[in-house]
Amino acid sequence: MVTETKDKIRQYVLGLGVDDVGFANIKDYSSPRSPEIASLFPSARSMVVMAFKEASNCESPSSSIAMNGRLDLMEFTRSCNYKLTRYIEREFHIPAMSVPVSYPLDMNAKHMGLVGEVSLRHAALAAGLGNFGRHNLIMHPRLGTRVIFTAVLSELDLSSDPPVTEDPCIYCDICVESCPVGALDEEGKTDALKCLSNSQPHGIGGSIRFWQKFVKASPEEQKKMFYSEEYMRNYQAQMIGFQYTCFNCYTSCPIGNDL
Ligand code: B12
Ligand code: SF4
Ligand code: SF4
Repeated sequence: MVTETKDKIRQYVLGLGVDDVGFANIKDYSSPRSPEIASLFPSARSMVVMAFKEASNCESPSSSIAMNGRLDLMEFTRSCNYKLTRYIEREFHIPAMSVPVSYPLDMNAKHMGLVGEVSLRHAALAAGLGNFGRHNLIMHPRLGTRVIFTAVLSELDLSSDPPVTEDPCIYCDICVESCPVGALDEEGKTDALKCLSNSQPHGIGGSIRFWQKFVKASPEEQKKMFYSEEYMRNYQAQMIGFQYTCFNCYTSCPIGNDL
């Protein structure tokens, strides 16, 4: 019965064009900082985790081409999340809830948007979709690092897929050396603030810096500031949502980059 249910879901998900799919029982999901799944969905028993290979856009020297590739992917993942959630509800007559790629995030004062409601790396780990590498990202055995995850929680009582036991990382440190701000220097920890300052320069930090300068500027300088590249980039980021200008640790890893 469990195998039949998993096969049905797997077939449905792969038919949507998703690269891989895994299953995790909630009991096997453990993330040091994210909330308990029961606080999000009290009766959830398992999660279906989907793995999406990122297109080669992320290698482009143009940050807008790179980020647009991510936005294409995020739009696709939203559609797959909704379709799978409704498929489970319709097919098995039980409630299901989707977990998106990242935003919106809980911006509570404790975590300031740095902790997801569900840690999708730990979800992928529990669903047998890969293992942590030196860059603190999950490496999928076939697809490598350039993989984005989403999940659908439900009341289906499914067992977890077997974990990936081999360590795909060869500890070459290419990812560590490719980080322009040393955010990966300490093993097992990403310095989130260093990463953010480099990978999202037009996010909340950029916006705060802009307005701090603006309130101290003369009316003439303020006029110039509105026509500056800095203002326009911040404005664009705020219209579209978080935007990454760095994919280095993600693209530099030489393992498993089959297309
Ligand atoms: C907030 C966030 C960020 C923040 C904070 C990162 C952080 N410290 O967790 C910032 C802005 C810095 C960030 C950066 C990036 N992110 Co981000 N991010 C998220 C988000 C939304 C939440 C992460 C979270 O909950 N963290 C809190 C917990 C999990 O962190 P933690 O307990 O402190 O665990 C850390 C360490 O302890 C260590 N760790 C934990 N357990 C273990 C076990 C072992 C064995 C090892 C070695 C390490 C290790 O890894 C964590 C890294 O700091 C997730 C989406 C999601 N909902 O999960 C995406 C997510 C993690 N990001 C992702 C990506 C791709 C990126 C970037 C490459 C940016 C980009 N261009 O896309 C960089 C990579 C930075 C890096 N090398 O770590 C992907 C990762 C995919 C993958 N293949 O693993 C995710 C899963 C999005 C997705 N849906 O796929 N991100
Ligand atoms: S995304 Fe860029 S800044 Fe952030 S850890 Fe990776 S290489 Fe460093
Ligand atoms: S670049 Fe090298 S050290 Fe970094 S995750 Fe990939 S294999 Fe591991």
